[in-house]
Amino acid sequence: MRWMDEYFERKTREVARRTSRRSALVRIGRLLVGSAFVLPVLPFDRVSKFALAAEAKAKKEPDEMQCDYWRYCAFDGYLCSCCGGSASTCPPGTEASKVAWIGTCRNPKDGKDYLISYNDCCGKTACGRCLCNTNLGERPGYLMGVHNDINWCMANTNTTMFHCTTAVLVGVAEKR
Ligand code: ABN
Repeated sequence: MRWMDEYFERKTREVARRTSRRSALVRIGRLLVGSAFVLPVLPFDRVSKFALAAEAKAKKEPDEMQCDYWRYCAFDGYLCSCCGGSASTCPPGTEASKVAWIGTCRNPKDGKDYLISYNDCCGKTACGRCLCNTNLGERPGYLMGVHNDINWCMANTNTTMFHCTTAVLVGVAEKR
């Protein structure tokens, strides 16, 4: 087997003579850069990933911090859920307005219409987060009874400062 050892030693020395360390690094670098361009365009199966993401989104509970939440269909103000409260409770340090704007919104889950009371929360300056103006069923100011661009805190005795608005579920809207 000595001839074999000598043969491989000779070959290895030849390669080492012809190949500098720098050229070996250049070749490895080229290989890495090439694969960075080629790998992303290879036909990986991404379908299942998108399908899973869509399914998860469909299952997700309605987000009370988003203006498109069904209870906010006739909303005018800042969402209390973005201001330290929730869709139906005032943030600490504020109190619910004594009067409110009433809207009718359809719950997409059961297809029923519900009465929603939009009470302002009073006692702090305007929250300024998550402004939401959906105003379903609202009419301009000259029809006062159906106009909601109003500070409902004006009827409170302690303070008339408007902070944010809640959307309290009152009950199912009855058909006449
Ligand atoms: N109901 C919210 C609001 C408060 C002040 C002014 C306009 C609207």
